[in-house]
Amino acid sequence: MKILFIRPPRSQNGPPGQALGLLDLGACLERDGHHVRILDLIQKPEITIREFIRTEMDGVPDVVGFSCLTVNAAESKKLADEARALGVKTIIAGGIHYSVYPEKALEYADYVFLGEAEISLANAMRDGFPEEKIIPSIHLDNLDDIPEPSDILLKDVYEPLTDGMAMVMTSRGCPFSCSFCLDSKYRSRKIRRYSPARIAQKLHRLNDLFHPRLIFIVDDIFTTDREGVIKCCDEIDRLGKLPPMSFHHHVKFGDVALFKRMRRSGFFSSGVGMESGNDQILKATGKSITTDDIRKSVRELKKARIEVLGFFLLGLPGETKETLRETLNFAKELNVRCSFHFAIPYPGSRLHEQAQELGSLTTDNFAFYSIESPIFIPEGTTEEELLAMMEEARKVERCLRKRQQRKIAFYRFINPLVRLYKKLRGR
Ligand code: B12
Ligand code: SF4
Repeated sequence: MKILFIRPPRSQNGPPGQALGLLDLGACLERDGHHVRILDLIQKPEITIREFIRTEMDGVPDVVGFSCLTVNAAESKKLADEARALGVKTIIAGGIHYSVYPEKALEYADYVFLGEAEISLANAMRDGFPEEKIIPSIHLDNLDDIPEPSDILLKDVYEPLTDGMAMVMTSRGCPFSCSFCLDSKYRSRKIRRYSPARIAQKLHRLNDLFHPRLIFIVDDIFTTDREGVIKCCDEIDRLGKLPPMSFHHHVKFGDVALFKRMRRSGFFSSGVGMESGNDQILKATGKSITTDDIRKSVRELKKARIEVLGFFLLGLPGETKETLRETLNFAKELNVRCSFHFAIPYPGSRLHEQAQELGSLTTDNFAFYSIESPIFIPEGTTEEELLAMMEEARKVERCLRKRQQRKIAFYRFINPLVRLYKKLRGR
């Protein structure tokens, strides 16, 4: 069968990233002999479905599938009408937003798939779609069961690379349950990984095909399995040099020795969810970290020369003008690059369930649910206060970024001199 997956566009700007879920689904269907293509309208908003089918597909697809987060769900109904008008018989939908609101998808789709859908979709395509319109998820236990996608599918997703960055996911699942993140009802808490050899092969294949400037490992937390990470570094080294790599880190994991090992294999930067500089607010998120845990982990990452990008959320429940200021001061104290965003009550998160009780909402239009706008206003503060604090936070961001740039420039200048000095002394 011919299947076209579509990632609908979003109305607000922001980094598009790559449609990794669709790539995994597509690879599983290709293995079963289906002809699959992906039209990513976030990356390529100028292309129409008609145009893509005409130029890239051999006839009208039998099935069109929409993949939606909360921010881009609104567009899919119109696109589904367009696909039906072209003669598409079956429309399906999936993705995080529809795992929370499956009935919304059924306003235009014939079937909606909940959660991870590699197995459930492959079953439906092989055995026929079931009577039931809402199709439950079946979790994969072993990610190595996902086959490698064809070059053409990889090109649909990765070409052209925005800012030269290629995203890769090497594991699924997170053991924590932060109030602002997707609830474990909608995603697995059990962590499943690709084998180290497979991860290294995946990274090298991407490097050979697309020559990225940077590879971003987007796992919820890359560092949970110390031994696994070391094996992964060994495999990466065995296959040869890769571009610099960045990863998501949780401050309860890792140590200097591990970070140094990672640094040697090209992991140069880590994104760390720090969220707040106030311990009560941190505790209420359920992230199971304190400001001291953050301080310790940042010290260790710095010792290993891994750059840190701290992510903070402004406007979490319990926030006041004082706690907001504590967060800005904490970021300055850590002296690492930082990025501040508003805490958004995304459907599927505990914060979404509690939002009305713990504060108020500025809009219920999901298209605006972007971390760049204050949507949730906690009881102890106001929208004006949040916006003013964000303006200050942007200044802190800029100042910390400049400091880091100066530091990097200094080391770039000094390191060759130190190496030369050591070499001369050694002689
Ligand atoms: C990497 C990442 C990013 C990257 C890349 C985004 C991307 N790939 O689209 C960047 C940094 C750019 C990013 C940005 C944003 N992100 Co983000 N991101 C993630 C992260 C960590 C991984 C996404 C991923 O690749 N998952 C792996 C794949 C395998 O899973 P999947 O995509 O869900 O696909 C599976 C199923 O959903 C299903 N499926 C998916 N589509 C379809 C379609 C059909 C037809 C079927 C049958 C099944 C199906 O099958 C797939 C395979 O099992 C997730 C958290 C997470 N662990 O998922 C957050 C997450 C998706 N992001 C989130 C958010 C909010 C955003 C932003 C809106 C933030 C902002 N700027 O305001 C933007 C939106 C960007 C956009 N795409 O428009 C939320 C979404 C919540 C929601 N209710 O929508 C998440 C869940 C994090 C959270 N807070 O809980 N993000
Ligand atoms: S924010 Fe990070 S640590 Fe918390 S539940 Fe989400 S992925 Fe896990």
